[in-house]
Amino acid sequence: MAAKFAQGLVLLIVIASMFAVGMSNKDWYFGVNYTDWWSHFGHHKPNKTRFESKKIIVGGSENWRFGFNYTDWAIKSGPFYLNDTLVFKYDAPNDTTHPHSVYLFSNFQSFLKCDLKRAKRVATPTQGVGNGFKFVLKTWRPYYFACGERNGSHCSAGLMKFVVMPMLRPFWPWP
Ligand SMILES: *[C@@H]1O[C@H](CO)[C@@H](O)[C@H](O)[C@H]1NC(C)=O
Ligand SMILES: *[C@@H]1O[C@H](CO)[C@@H](O)[C@H](O)[C@H]1NC(C)=O
Ligand SMILES: *[C@@H]1O[C@H](CO)[C@@H](O)[C@H](O)[C@H]1NC(C)=O
Ligand SMILES: *[C@@H]1O[C@H](CO)[C@@H](O)[C@H](O)[C@H]1NC(C)=O
Ligand SMILES: *[C@@H]1O[C@H](CO)[C@@H](O)[C@H](O)[C@H]1NC(C)=O
Ligand SMILES: *[C@@H]1O[C@H](CO)[C@@H](O)[C@H](O)[C@H]1NC(C)=O
Ligand SMILES: [Cu+2]
Repeated sequence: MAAKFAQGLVLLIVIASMFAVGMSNKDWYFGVNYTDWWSHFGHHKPNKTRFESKKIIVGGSENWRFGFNYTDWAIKSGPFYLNDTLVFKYDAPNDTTHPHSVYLFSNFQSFLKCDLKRAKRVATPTQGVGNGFKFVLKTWRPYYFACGERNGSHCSAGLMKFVVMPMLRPFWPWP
């Protein structure tokens, strides 16, 4: 009971102090400077580099390889935005290196099971050489990526799979 009362009192003080700030300066309401915020839509030029699409190398310096945790990588590298480009880099297969490729699953179930029968190949084992295979996140939908080599074992045992849900950019680019 006393704790509830104390909580309520703290809340009241916080609200009151917000009003006090609001009264003392017309630009400030509840901690947001709307005068400043609106200037984004006025003559002030916003920093354009914030809106530009990014190129992201899948796996970073690890590139696209067997045994690297891409689910973990995707969580730590996100969020990804619409029109961002994912770059898959992998060596061409030879006698000593394993081939890799890039597949897109049609749904989450097949992604979970690494069911390649329900996947579409978007890059062959030789498309990852040089500057890598580029994939633009064009639409607002989840993308289920995987390596399709060795009958799904690169996808399951090799951890070569991840999901990306591109987001809308938080601010509209102003000319
Ligand atoms: C709010 O932003 C405007 C425009 O940038 C600025 O002139 C004003 O001083 C700001 N107010 C406060 C309280 O920082
Ligand atoms: C724009 O933002 C980027 C990254 O946030 C920063 O490196 C750059 O210096 C900024 N440019 C200007 C003109 O403010
Ligand atoms: C890969 O990373 C994810 C997310 O951090 C984690 O949940 C999962 O257990 C990891 N897988 C392996 C095989 O380490
Ligand atoms: C993505 O790029 C295309 C073509 O450059 C453009 O028409 C579209 O508006 C862009 N979408 C977003 C969300 O930036
Ligand atoms: C296979 O490719 C790797 C990576 O490109 C290279 O280091 C290796 O020398 C190649 N091996 C042969 C036998 O060509
Ligand atoms: C590929 O994997 C599927 C399911 O895991 C299995 O039924 C099939 O026999 C495998 N094919 C080959 C050629 O190993
Ligand atoms: Cu692979």
